Amino acid sequence: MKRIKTLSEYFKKYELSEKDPEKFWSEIAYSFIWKKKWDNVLESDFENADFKWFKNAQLNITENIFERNLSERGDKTAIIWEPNDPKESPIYMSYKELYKQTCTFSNALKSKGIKKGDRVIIYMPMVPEAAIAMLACARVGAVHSVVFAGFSAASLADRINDCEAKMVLTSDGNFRGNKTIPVKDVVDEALEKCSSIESVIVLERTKQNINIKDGRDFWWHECIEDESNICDSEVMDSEDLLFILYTSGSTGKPKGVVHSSAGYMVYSSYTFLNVFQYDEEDIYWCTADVGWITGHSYIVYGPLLCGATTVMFEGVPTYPNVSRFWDIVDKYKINQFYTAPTAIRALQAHGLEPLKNNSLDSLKVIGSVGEPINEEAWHWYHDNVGKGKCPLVDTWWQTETGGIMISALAGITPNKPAHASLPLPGIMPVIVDADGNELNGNNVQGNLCIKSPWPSIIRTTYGDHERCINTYFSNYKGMYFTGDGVKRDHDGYLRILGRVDDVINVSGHRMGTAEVENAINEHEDVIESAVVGYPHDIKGEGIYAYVIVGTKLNDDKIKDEIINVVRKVIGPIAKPDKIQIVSGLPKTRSGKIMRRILRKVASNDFQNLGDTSTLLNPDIVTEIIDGAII
Ligand code: 7RM
Repeated sequence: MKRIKTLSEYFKKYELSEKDPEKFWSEIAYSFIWKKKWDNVLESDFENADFKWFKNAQLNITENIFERNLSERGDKTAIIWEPNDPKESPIYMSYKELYKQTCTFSNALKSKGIKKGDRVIIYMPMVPEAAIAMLACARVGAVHSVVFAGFSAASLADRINDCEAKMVLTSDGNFRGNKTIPVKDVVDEALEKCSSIESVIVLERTKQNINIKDGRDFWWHECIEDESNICDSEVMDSEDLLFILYTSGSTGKPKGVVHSSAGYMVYSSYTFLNVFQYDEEDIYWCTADVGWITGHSYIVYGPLLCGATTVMFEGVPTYPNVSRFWDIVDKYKINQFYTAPTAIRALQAHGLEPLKNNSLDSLKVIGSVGEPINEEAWHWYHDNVGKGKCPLVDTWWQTETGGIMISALAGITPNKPAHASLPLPGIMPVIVDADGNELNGNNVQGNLCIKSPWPSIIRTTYGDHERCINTYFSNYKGMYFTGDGVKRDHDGYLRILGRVDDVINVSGHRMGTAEVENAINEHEDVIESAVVGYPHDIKGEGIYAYVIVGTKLNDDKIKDEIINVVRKVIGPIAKPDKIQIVSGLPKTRSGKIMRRILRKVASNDFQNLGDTSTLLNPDIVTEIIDGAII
């Protein structure tokens, strides 16, 4: 695959992708190994959310990571693993070694009865085995669903049940900073509510005490003991499922976003190479967790498909101290560094002291993902981490898009603070108003839609295709609706403004307000609740909950209990930052909560509450303002 090297080349490719997308994408696809070539590059039907890329071709994505790279890069380091504790030894794993371990574990999966199409849950720490687990699933044609290991037993059980998974891959425990998390205990608790799981494979990591259920639970190291390190890859159709990844939306439980084999392979690798401008000898580090889409596309698949060296970090930015990220950058001479605004803002709060013993000279490109990056954080990152000399790529994309959609190409597209900037070749963003009219030209603002399909567009929401159509393809006819607001400035550069629906983004993690409300409502004393986001200096958005309770408990006690319920139902990442106990919620005559008012109050914006005359209970507004938590 050739990468774009100049701005004029970018514009040329963009034009080609607009005029003749099939030619554009097939030229890229030719650089992969196909067991059988496609009949058709694209068949697309927006109305039914039916997209077929590289129709009837056959492939295996792991063949394109291994067999395709091994002759040239067999001894090249594929993964550098940096443990939570900097005193523990890192691991440098070559492509050859990763290949052998993947094949060995693929055989272990098969021995436990895993076949093409079976769903396998991965609930693991950030260790090389997590990547091996994903790749082994892909090698044997099983569909992986990685669940972030910070989710609660109840959330894990929901995901297992939704996709009727047959197996869980996990560890005894996780090291995170100075904490040890009892992951296997969480799995045990989840499995009390799941009937589809036949076996659990447990990686030994922390060596803490765990229960092993005979006949169900097996140790990873024992499973691979007698397996061969040769395993032919399963033949996959282009549209066969590669993975399911659950993500939150504005209604109901998280949806299982489905990505398929060929399109995802082409798009994740193409965008990796072009956005980060990866060079053969570079060391690349993305700080995400493999439990999120960023970890899938830009720690594992994108980089490994391109034969890159990708760093995997087990720990947290603040352990053993707040210089950890910068120590790692210097230790491995990282060339491309990709992280989230929330991490930047958290580190920014510690000032420049933690950076003073680090040179950061190796950095060529710095990147941002997950939420809008405010100008202050942008400049801090650009000036103090990038030393003013590294292009900063602000990459906008979603779980549903599979790969980066709007971003500068590092060193090619001129940088503009807080602007994701321009769409990648093949991506046709449009700005629409509430009525679905396209807003053309510059200096316009509205909802962000994409009007033609790209190879890694969401294929379905697992088990419920109607939900996929309704969520993404029915608001605006013939387009994919992103849920984000966007502005095209006077230069034609795009600035993402954040969600326009009831999704909040807390530290780069997507959360449905309804999902948090449902969790709060599980407390037996809670009568009703309403959750909104509010601006938070570090997290981007914080969670503000208004709760009506029928209890004799004092406020502090009930608030603690509510927080604990949310921890149990979703996980610590969904804990409300502020809880206000109220006697009622502002409702319209039709019974709808007027969230606009709640959002304003949560943001300390008590003026301009707008028209409250249609409220059933206008007096409640005064009570809510008086009790607001500032
Ligand atoms: C990759 C990822 C998706 C939502 C998306 C946006 C927000 C992500 C940016 C951004 C502004 C960015 N997937 N978002 N990247 N907003 N600028 N560069 O985060 O599915 O977890 O979240 O995140 O609101 O819709 S995600």
